[in-house]
Amino acid sequence: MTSPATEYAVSLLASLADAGVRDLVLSPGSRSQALALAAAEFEAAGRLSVHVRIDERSGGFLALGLAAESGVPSVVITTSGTAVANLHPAVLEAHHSGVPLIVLSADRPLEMRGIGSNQTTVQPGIFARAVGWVRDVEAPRSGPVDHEAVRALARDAVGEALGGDSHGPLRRSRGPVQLNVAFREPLSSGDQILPAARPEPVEIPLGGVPTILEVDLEPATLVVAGHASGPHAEAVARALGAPLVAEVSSGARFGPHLVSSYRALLDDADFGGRVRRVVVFGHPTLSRQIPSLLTREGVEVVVVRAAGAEAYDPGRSARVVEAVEVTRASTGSGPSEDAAHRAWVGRWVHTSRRLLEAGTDAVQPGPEDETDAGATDRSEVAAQAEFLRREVQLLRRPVTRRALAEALWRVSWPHDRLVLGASRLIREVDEIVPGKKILVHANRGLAGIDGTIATATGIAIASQRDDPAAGTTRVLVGDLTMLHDVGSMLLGLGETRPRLQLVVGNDGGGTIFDGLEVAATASPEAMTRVQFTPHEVDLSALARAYGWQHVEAATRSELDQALVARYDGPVLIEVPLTR
Ligand SMILES: Cc1ncc(C[n+]2csc(CCOP(=O)(O)OP(=O)(O)O)c2C)c(N)n1
Ligand SMILES: [Mg+2]
Repeated sequence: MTSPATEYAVSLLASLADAGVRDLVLSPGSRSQALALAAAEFEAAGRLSVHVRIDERSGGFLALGLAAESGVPSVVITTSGTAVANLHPAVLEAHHSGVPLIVLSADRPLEMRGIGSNQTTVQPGIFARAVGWVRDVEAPRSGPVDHEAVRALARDAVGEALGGDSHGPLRRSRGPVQLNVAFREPLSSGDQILPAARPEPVEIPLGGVPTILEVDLEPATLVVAGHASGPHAEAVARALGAPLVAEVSSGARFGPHLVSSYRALLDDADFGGRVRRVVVFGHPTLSRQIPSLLTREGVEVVVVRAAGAEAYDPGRSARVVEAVEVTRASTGSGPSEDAAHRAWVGRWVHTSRRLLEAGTDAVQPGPEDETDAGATDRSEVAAQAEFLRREVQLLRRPVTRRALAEALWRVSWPHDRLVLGASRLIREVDEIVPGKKILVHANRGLAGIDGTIATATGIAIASQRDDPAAGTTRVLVGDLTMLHDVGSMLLGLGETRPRLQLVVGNDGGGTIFDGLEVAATASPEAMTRVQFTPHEVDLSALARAYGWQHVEAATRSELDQALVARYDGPVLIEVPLTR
């Protein structure tokens, strides 16, 4: 006989799949067994992709990565107790970066709560304000399941995660929701009959009422594209005739108006100093120059609401709008104004390019590689040999952070995915890479160093499943960021092993803290012990333990080779860096 728990679990997963859910991440547990076993059946039937992780923290971030890449809410199933709390970091990140996530937590029924029952705490609302929608579903009883009610519940969960307001006309931010479902014994039964699929995907109208921005020379305008702005920011910059400052994970780092070397220019009175209006997309987090510009006296700020829960408004004075539309001003749109626009943008773009070229760390002759000025009549063969000798010498040089950032950018193409961990390296990439249409992901909602491997695994799995032409996912992290999430290297038997390169810049600790102002005056020993947090972990042994390949890339040529080599499954590419 089928238990009510199993009947309900089957109905709920069928309804979630019908509402558009594709990915389901779960961790083993007793209270959640009906959901987990039903999940296995739906996977066998080809109706859901199921991913199993023993650590819920990994599972949460895996679900985050799957949803960030696919745009579809992913479901993460946990058992009761601390298991649920392990999702908190991923839920917070999803809340702040606007990634749709459905937490499906199994719980004990009401009569077993609040009396010290084993593995029982207060689960509904455990994530406080990070989840906008919580339902505590009473344990199913025997008798027929009300499938229509379950379908409505699933549609609500999906709709709310996608930012729709299932009971009103408002559009809210995307993000995590919690469906807490109680189960009474018997917690499951073996036989399951899956209902036929009745797909009814939830459609959420995107975009709000646009605010009109006029193209005009005054006020002098700059467009800022922070994390996850999307390509629209680039189109708006072009339409406005404004320079575009686009962070590396904005999705808008391309186009003729792009200003890559924006830090130096924003600091300059002749560039940043002239800006009078800023239109902000997404969530800028990577420089101090942007918040400083947005809080400057006399700068008008228009913030286009991004996916995350909070609008970015460091000066607490921005005009926050749902969307923007650009029109030409009725006056001041003649040929001379067009020329003035081109001059305004052109100065930014050209100066940025010059700065970028001057700052490059690409293989260039160093002092020891100077050619002999007298050798003008050298034969062509000798000159070629000399050239090759020099190339080889340069490629044998150790990898710098800059060279690492440049190499990753160089080898990545639109069909690949790039995931950037928090800390120094994402800033390094942001400072130096030119425009290119690459899909770059990063957990910038809260910029944690946690869960990066799991997030990248989700991105790799979703992209490679959904796009037959998808390339490699490369995730660039520091050593502490890798060690923080090392458990996510555990891919159990039967789990998907995507084309994933975990590129670790290993400098033996957190060198980002060497840049803190206090480092100039604090005791170096104390700084090392409590901030840098040194270690000598053997990363190759870890890779071996988890069944990953390991490649050490100490020189630029080794790095170039390692990044384009073909691997069978995931690989850890370790790049030694100096502190
Ligand atoms: C979960 C979490 N804990 C702590 C921090 C603070 N934090 C920011 S960067 C960093 C060190 C990162 O070191 P590593 O990954 O080796 O990068 P590096 O700066 O050395 O390149 C820490 C601990 C954080 N962002 N997130
Ligand atoms: Mg480090």
